[in-house]
Amino acid sequence: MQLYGHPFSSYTQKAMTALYENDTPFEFLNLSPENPAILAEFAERWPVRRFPILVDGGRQVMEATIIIEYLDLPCRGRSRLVPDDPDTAVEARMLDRFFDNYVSTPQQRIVFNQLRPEADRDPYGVNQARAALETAYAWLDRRMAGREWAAGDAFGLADCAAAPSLFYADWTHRIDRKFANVLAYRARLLARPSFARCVEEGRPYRGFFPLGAPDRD
Ligand SMILES: N[C@@H](CCC(=O)N[C@@H](CS)C(=O)NCC(=O)O)C(=O)O
Repeated sequence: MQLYGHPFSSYTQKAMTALYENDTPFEFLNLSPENPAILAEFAERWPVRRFPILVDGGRQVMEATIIIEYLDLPCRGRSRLVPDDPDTAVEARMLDRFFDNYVSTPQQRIVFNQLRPEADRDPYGVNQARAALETAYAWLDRRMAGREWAAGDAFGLADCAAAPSLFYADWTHRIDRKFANVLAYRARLLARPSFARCVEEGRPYRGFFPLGAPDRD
């Protein structure tokens, strides 16, 4: 299998966390400017140009969540990332959507805004995104009370989504200390070996974080 992505990209880290959880062998194709051939191949494969994508022989899988679902098909990987119990699986998919839509999306909005020329920036949109993150943190803090992982008892799909989204959300719009359950969950995610490996692999690129990477994590 081949994964096109970038080590500093949150959605790439989401898929790679799943790959590392199961020690799944794969070739990483780094979408970095010094690899123009890989960039061209990727643009040909997926004109939308959002990454990661997974290629497995003749099969191409887009969207980090669906990559994880694909990796979790029976007979792949030792540990199931989508819970076997159908009810818990619904819970995991719901939380996965929560992290993508209500944490990563406003977080990306703030970062993308920062990349625009000054005259095209959208302070109103940034304020909305910050308010959305506050709402998400508050909801998640209640959700995580007494829980170790986001859905069910084991680390899984929702946690693969949570790890990079909370990692970068805190850099973008600091998680207040009053959200102690969210902060403790973020710390647990950072300590998970699969995600810790992603953080290490992304470390050399921290200088590219448009808001300035904080000196922690
Ligand atoms: N819905 C996609 C989102 C992927 C995404 O936003 N990836 C970012 C990198 S973290 C990207 O492709 N950015 C490039 C761009 O926006 O041009 C998924 O879940 O995989």
